[in-house]
Amino acid sequence: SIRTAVVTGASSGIGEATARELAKQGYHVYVGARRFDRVRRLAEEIGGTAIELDVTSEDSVRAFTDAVDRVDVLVNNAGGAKGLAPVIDADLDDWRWMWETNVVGTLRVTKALLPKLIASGDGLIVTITSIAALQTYDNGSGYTSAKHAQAVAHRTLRGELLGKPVRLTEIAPGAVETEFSLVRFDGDADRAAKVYEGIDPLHAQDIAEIVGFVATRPPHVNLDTIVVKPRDQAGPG
Ligand code: NJP
Repeated sequence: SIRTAVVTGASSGIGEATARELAKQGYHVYVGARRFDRVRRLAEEIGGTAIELDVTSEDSVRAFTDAVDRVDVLVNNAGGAKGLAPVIDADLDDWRWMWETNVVGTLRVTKALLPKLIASGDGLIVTITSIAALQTYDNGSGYTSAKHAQAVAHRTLRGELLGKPVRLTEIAPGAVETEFSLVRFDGDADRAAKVYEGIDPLHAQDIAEIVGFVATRPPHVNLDTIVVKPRDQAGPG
């Protein structure tokens, strides 16, 4: 039967590009996000299935994961940042948003789909973390802590699933030009544009192609962590 992929946060950026890439490889792709009109249009284009998804809601995640009969590839992509401030000025609502979305949200979806990924006989979980999961930076404690936690949960699962037919890959991108910075700065386009000054950022397609590469490795090959940065961006590694 046809292989099936699930992409969370497929309404823009990396998730949208990844859904297109996996569809090109022949997967039936389930695309989820809160902005349903966007995933509906995408699903029409790629011949997939759109389902409204809010990873911070237990009910929404249950309805989403119940609607998926089979899953061979799960791309945990839904996530993002809010705010950029030193700890002394940190906004606790921003912290809660980042932890609920990146950490608890990823765990909710993963947990619900694990039995189906194991049943696939060759499951793959790709989690989009960040170089913020591998380093700290000033004013970014909320995001770096959430991404570290998301990555640690993913790596822990890698150990727990040894002996089961599921592979796990973490992709840690640097700066990718998407709606990420717009969301971070509450729609302030000038502030968002400054993030990419002085670097030639990655494009969502660059990450999508890496997910595509991971998905085409044979079943005995596990790519653990892939760090991808623009050439001129400093950072770990
Ligand atoms: O950003 P953007 P990216 N429930 O804003 C969805 C990581 N990353 O593609 O719900 C369900 O274009 C949102 O959908 P909607 C980053 O942390 C990025 O860059 O309709 N979905 C949208 O589809 C994230 O994990 C950079 O608003 C939810 C998607 O998430 C991943 O890459 C650097 C949701 C975000 O798309 C994709 O982000 C880095 C919810 N509650 C890591 N909340 C970068 N761009 O520079 C949000 O290191 N979404």
